[in-house]
Amino acid sequence: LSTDTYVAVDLGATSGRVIVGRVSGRSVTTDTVARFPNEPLSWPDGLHWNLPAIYQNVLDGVRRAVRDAGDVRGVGIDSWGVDYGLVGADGRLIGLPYHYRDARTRGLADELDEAALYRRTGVPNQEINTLTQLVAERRAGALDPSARLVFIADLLAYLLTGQLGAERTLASTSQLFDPAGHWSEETIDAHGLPRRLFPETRRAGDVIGELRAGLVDDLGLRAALPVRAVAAHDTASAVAAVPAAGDDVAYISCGTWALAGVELDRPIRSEASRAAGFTNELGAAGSVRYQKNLTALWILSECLRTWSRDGRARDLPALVRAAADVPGFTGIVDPDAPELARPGDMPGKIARFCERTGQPVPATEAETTRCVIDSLALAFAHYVGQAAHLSGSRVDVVHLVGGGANNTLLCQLTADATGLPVVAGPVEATALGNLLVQALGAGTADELVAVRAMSAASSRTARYEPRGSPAVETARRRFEALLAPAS
Ligand code: LFR
Repeated sequence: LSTDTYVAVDLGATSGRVIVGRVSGRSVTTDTVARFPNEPLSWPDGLHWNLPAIYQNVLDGVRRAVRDAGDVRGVGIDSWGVDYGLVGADGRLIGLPYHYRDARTRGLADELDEAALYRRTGVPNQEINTLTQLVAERRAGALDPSARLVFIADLLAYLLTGQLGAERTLASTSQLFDPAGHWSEETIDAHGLPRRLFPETRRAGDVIGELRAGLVDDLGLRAALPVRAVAAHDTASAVAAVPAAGDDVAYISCGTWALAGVELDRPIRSEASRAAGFTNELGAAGSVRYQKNLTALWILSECLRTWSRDGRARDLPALVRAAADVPGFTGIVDPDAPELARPGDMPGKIARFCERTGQPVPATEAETTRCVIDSLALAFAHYVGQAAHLSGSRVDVVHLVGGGANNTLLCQLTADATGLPVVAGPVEATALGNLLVQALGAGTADELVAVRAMSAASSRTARYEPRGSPAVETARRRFEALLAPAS
């Protein structure tokens, strides 16, 4: 069997990495050649992404990848969703892309007609949505009418190749796209946005273009290097690499965010689905990722950031070990609470949430960590249950992929709370999905089911069996009560 080499660039909201993958017909071996932090810039006009730093780190990583790997058949780029840069009529980038946590959208999502938007796009109102951000910019008079919108992974591809486009899995995170497969022109028009803002869409597997001439030398390349469209939304890449053998599975892609749901053939745009907050985003091969987006490990990284202000760095694995030794299911929070999606004093916000809802307030760092992990496990159980119920899907096993798969306490508690076995891993599902979808497009792999099998053959997973207990049942009921609308 021949082996082909691909490079995955995976851009997450807190860090990026460049990974070399050697793909044979049956499996893939990976080698991480670069890892870099992605730190937002608090600029005078708001919170932005440091795009020049990201670009530089991507180039350095690709240079190292090409130097180590030699003959590379393609580079694929994936990123978090919703955010974008604006490219002017002259082809130049206008300003720095905003961060989805920037405050300019505060409260704005509540003003939009969610019922109509959900019918058209399958995406509920969220402050982070591309639509909310564009409405804020239009109202501020900041939207150049000749600009084109380019999502983050597509923007890096544009800087590398000069080719502009919108990959469909990313477009499906915007609340401006119909999951049937096209931009929602009614939504665009209804919000006073120019249609020309939205570039042609592209599909995972397409070749975007070759690295522009100026970079070929700079990177020391001997031959042209194609940049390939992957499922450019990081979660879509991760879901493509869920190492599941059958259909009756739910997935949880857990990193900064957690996305919990099931894959479907078609979107669900019912009122019940909207009320439960489910999004219908697209998967690598046109499937629908029917999922709930939740703030996840970011809550813990924000806690660490606050605690470390005393000058003593904290270590997450040590805190998780300490959390395993304190009593569980005391104070719990709703990870989806709006205040937990915003930066700053996270331990204080958690304490106030518990106080306000009449629960024991976590006092120590270990107790706060435990509260977050318990709450995530309960939220996962709730939304996996809802996804199955609302879509009429059967779920026998939960696959937990991404960085959260390293958190053994979270994995075990998720098994306990769902009452289902949890298969944890691969941690680098996103990069695997990126590499394997490139291989699929280039003909090294032949179908998406093969991608799943190759991911399973190439990654280490751990299985957690549920341990039934009355304490978990009570906690589940307490979690549901937290979500019930205040009367
Ligand atoms: C995960 C992710 C989520 C999206 C959030 C913001 O990294 O892409 O799917 O809801 O980031 O874009």
